[in-house]
Amino acid sequence: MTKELSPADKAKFVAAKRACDYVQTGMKVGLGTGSTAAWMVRCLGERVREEGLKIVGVPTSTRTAELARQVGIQVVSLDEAKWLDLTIDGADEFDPQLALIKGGGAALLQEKIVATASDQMIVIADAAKEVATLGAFPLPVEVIPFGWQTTKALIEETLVALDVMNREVSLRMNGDRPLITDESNYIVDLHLKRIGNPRQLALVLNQIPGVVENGLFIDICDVVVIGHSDGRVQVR
Ligand code: ABF
Repeated sequence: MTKELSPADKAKFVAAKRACDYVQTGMKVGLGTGSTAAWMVRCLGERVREEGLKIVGVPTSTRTAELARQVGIQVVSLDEAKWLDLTIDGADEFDPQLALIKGGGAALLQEKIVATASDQMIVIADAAKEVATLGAFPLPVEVIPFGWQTTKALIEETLVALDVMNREVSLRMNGDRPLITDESNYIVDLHLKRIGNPRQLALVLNQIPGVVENGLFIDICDVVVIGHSDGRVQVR
């Protein structure tokens, strides 16, 4: 599974593989989205096939659900699972307080719901995702399509009110059309460069009519497993 991995993929793979050590038979596991999480799903699938690991997986996107089924993981809905022992997912950025930016893969809504419905959330990330302050990665915000331009304008007004310096907000496109999430919503990306108060911004954004959820994960991540391209793994 891992022959000839690029350095970037090696970092993601070693983090994903180490995080799978937290998974035990009988667990209900939230399965994240993105390329790092995909390595985790493949590693768990190998354990299911080769060790007889008995778990159920709750995916955070249709693409993760497809991959999980392909590798032999029993997939159930969050409503069937009700509560999870553990969620393992990627991130776009993490800071020293384990606050995250997620949603580069446009799956933030299901990811946040699943992670919140878990006893523990483990983030798997290559070392490049570590930042001193969140914000270099554009912050994804999921909005309903109805009146999305008004919602975008309200977000921009909110950023002015919060004295945020950089206030560019863009609609995420898929080719020449807006990207549509699994929940049939849009994503707008906030190009803030630096987020001084993630907790405050996360709370304020979700008060705006039309905003469904934002990609700031505050007090949700319990552990970060950091992979390096030389194969080293750190656990924070
Ligand atoms: C997903 O993992 C997204 O929330 C996040 O954007 C993405 C990171 O992707 P990758 O692992 O491919 O860098 O959870």
